[in-house]
Amino acid sequence: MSVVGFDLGFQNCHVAIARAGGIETVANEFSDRCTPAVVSFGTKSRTIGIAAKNQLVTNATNTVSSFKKLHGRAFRDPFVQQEKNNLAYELVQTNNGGVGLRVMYMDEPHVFSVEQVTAMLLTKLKETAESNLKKPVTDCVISVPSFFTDAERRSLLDSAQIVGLNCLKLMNDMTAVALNYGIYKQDLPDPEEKPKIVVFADMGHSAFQVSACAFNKGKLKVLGTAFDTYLGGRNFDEKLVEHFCVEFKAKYKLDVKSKIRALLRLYQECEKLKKLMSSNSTDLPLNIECFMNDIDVSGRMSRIDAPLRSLMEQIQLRVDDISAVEVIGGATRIPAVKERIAKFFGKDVSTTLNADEAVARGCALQCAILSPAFKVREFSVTDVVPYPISLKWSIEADEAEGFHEVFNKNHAAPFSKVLTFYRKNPFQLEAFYSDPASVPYPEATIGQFVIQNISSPKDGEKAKVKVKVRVNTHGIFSISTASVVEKVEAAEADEQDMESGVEAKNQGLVEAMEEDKSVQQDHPEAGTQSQVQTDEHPSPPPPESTSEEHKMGDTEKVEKKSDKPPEAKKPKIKVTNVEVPIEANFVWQLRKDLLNMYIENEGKMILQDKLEKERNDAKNAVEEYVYEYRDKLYGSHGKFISEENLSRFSELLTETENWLYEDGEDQSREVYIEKLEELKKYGNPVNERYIEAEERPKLFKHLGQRL
Ligand code: ATP
Ligand code: K
Ligand code: MG
Repeated sequence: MSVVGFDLGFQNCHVAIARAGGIETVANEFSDRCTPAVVSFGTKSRTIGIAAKNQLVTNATNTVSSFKKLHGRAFRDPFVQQEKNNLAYELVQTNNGGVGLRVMYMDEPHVFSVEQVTAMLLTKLKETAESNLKKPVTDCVISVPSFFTDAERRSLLDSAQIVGLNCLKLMNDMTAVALNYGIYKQDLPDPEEKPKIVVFADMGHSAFQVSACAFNKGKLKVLGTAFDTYLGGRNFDEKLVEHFCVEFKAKYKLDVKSKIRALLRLYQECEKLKKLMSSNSTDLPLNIECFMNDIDVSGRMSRIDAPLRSLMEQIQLRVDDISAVEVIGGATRIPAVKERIAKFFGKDVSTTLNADEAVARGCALQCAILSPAFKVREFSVTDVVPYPISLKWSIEADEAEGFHEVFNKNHAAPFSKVLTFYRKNPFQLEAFYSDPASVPYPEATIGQFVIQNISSPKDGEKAKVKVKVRVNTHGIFSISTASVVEKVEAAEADEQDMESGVEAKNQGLVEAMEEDKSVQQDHPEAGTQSQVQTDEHPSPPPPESTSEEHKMGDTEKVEKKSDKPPEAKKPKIKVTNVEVPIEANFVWQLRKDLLNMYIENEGKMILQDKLEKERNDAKNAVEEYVYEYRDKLYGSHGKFISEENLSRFSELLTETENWLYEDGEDQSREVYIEKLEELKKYGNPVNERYIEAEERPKLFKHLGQRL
């Protein structure tokens, strides 16, 4: 199995792999470890990454970037509508109401869903990993912003599925960074000691994320997260662009915004300028110096404080309790950003982690931890639920309306809980974000779940139904199982009493699982009560899930618990759990048939890219041969060819060169291969004679030595 971590950035992606020597970030085909999140569509093939970025201006309408935050959203979503105005390519509504990117590809208009486009990017990243590992890649861990909602996460998982990646975990950016920070630290406090608290801050191109983590030997626990989903490097670019648009209009009567190419160029130049400014360069144009003190930019800077304040409120600690503030992400290279964060905490920020690669490395580490093939130092990671999640349920005649917060903000994750209902009929549960104002997504509903096949066990009686709710390893909420508890023999009085007592208090709802030991909840063997059932993952199911749970488990605790003889105290009760089907309906979900079509189409496009590459390679081979032999004929090889052949060969070379720019410009691979063979009919004999002549003296020398 492969051990790979992908940092899927808004602007920049990185790939890290595990090898015997440890974790390393690997380079793409341009020997660059950074792959831009750009896909460009051409008349013959796609280009992805660096080659695509080079097309941003020249092939503007068919080159897509800035699409990460379109995942899991309806086209009508206000955020999508706002983004739409800033993109050079066209966004349209897909048949299922989602976001489509409309481009010309292979000389025809195409609409690709955002899942497909991210899948294309993943194809490139996967290839980068494969060419470095020299083997196929399937298992991986992919980063997501910690503020991504379920819909966005599910949509991203679909992208992974399209390219046949088995994403073992969607890992929150900040948690990946924390793992990459903590696992190498030798001086962490012992488990029973006061933890070391570190704040991580990441300003990328599109967002600002912060988190606070508690570290002890062998483990980290996320305490809280906060973010500004609209504060990143691109906001500074935008401010610069606006500034120059105004200036150009006043000075040269130029309306840059009306010319998309000019505007895109200006964006690129402004980004360069921004980087120049943060390198403390002294030869900045004067108007830029002034600009940095401009009220607009300082307005941006002041927005840094809000997430930091929110974080400190959540974790209820004083800034003095923070041991270190680690910054990563490209935009934290802006000195004013670092200064602002430092000022808030009253201490210098640290940059011990690689600002660009920390996320990918953390993901690869997590993948290595999950992989049975890799031996990694024991390190447990407990993440948090970013938004409170509640359930409400359809009511039966005699009951009050049901509503319950199942996961509060910053609840440990992954985590499972079992809820008990007493019902005569199938019923519906609806999951939703109970503090929608804190969620950067327009829809509070997560999904509806109908618990099916429920009926009265006896006249007038209610069935006891256990429903297992879970925030899984990807940070996605689901109802993983539901089952009817059937007691075959007369139940013992004590158990019945206990349950009915709780039932009265909670209006039909019993929370049967402890809340403070996520690790045990997730472990299939951990429980001793009948309520604890084996764990199941929602789709797509990571095949290694059992070992994942095991790996993440706190073995010591598990063993202790299993010491107790499970059902020994109640020998007369025979309880069986009969699983019942659940019909789930999520706010955002790609239909299976669509997903399958995407898988098939991505396969076709990969093949098309490959064929086009081979065709181009064949063409280049002809061109190179022409140049090589033109040189050789007038140099080293000249004396190994008859005069007659020399003039014929030279003529052929010139003809071929001209042909390459005319009729031969756009031919099939076979034609180029044939052309090359034609040239080789002349070239090969010359070359053979040349090599023979070169080798002869060496051979004599060699023979001479032996004689
Ligand atoms: P996100 O985390 O929002 O998904 P990302 O991971 O792609 O985005 P990064 O690669 O961390 O983002 O950062 C990219 C941003 O950092 C860009 O806005 C880029 O211009 C900016 N940046 C990179 N280097 C510098 C620098 N030296 N000075 C100023 N800004 C920089
Ligand atoms: K990145
Ligand atoms: Mg990032």
